[in-house]
Amino acid sequence: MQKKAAMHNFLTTDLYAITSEEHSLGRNNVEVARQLVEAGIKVLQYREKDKKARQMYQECLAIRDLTRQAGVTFIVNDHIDLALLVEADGIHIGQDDLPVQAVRRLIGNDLLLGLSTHKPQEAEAAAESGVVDYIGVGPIFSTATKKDVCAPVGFEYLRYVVEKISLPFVAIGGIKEHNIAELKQLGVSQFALITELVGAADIKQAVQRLRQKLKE
Ligand code: 3NM
Repeated sequence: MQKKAAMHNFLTTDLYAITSEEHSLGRNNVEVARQLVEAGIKVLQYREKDKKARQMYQECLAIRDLTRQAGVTFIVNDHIDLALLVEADGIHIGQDDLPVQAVRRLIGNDLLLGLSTHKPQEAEAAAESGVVDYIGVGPIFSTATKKDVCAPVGFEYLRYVVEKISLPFVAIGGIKEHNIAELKQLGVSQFALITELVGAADIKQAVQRLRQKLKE
C-alpha cells in the first residue's frame, strides 16, 4: 500500500487493533486478525512479545496477505526485520528501541513510523525529529496488558498532545466500550485497543459496539 493510503486509514476516526495471543481466548493471532479484518478494522498492528522469530514471520506473512486484500494498514510492533520482510505498511516502536532517526534510515521513506510516548518531552522530541508519522499516547487508563508500562498518564498528557503536538496520535491503554466516547470528546480520533477487541468472545460485535459509541 502507498504510504499516503496507509496514513489515510490511520487518520479516519476509528479503532486501531493490536494483536496479543495470550489475551485472545485461545484463538491464534492469524485467526483473530482474520476476524478483525472481517469486522472492518482499517488499522491492525501485530504485537507479540513471547514468540520465536520464525513463528512471528509466518504469522506476519499470513496477516499481510489478509490485510493487503482488504486494504487494511498493517503495522508491525518492534521487529523492523519482520516489517521489511513481509512488506508491512509501518513499524511501531517504543522509547527503549533504536532511535527514530536510525529506524528511519533502515526502513526508508515508504513505511509509517509510529512511536509510543508517555510524557510531553517524548511527544515534543517525536515531533521535532521530523521522521515520526504518528505517536502513541498512553496509557490513558490503567492496563494489565503491557507488562512494563508506566503508570496511567490520565487525561493531562492527552490534553497536552491534543493542544500542542501537531503529529497524528493514537490513544492507548485501558480503552473500553464505557470510556471511549469520553476520549473522543477530548479530541481523540484513533483508539488503540488490545483486550477489548482480541479478548472479545464476538470480535465483530465488539467492533460494532465500539464504533456505535464513537458515533453517539
Ligand atoms: N502500550 P489494553 S498501553 C501496548 O501506553 C500498550 O504505550 C501502551 O492494552 C502505552 O487495550 C498498552 O488491553 C496496552 O489496555 C494496551
